[in-house]
Amino acid sequence: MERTLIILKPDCVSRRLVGRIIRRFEDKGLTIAGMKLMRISRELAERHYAGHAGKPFYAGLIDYITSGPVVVMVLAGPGAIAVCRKLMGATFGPQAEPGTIRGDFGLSRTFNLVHGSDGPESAAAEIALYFGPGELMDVPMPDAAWINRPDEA
Ligand code: 3AN
Repeated sequence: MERTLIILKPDCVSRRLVGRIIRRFEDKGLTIAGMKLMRISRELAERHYAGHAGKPFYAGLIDYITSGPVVVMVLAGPGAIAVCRKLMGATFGPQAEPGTIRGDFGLSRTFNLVHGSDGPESAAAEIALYFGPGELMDVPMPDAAWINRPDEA
């Protein structure tokens, strides 16, 4: 089953939105394969956002993601990477469609509540940054047969 890394960023935790936002992912049918509350160090943030180094918003992005506790999760499900990106909505609150997480909960271009991996390679790399193999589980869900028919394309 496809896995993706999701981070509920410091604004999400500080605004007490963790439960409501995890609910969006669970309601869709995604399964939590790993989850922890942690404070991201500057070193880890710099590794995570290495692709943005040198951009004008980079320093602010590192300050923001390290500014307080975050909830880091691995979510699993068919097409989990793209499904989570759809649930999250466009990068910036003002542009994000209503019905999406960023569209419903934020107006900021900086504090955008949630991170989700943008492809299979970044998902694998990001999951390895935050979780050891022993920290992830394939959780058998009792409703699995209703969420994803194995013979579906
Ligand atoms: P997304 O999170 O939607 O994949 P990316 O990968 O383009 O967006 O950017 C990663 C993060 O960098 C965004 N979540 C956002 O927090 C921040 N970011 C990107 N572009 C800007 C910008 N122009 N100004 C401020 N922050 C930005």
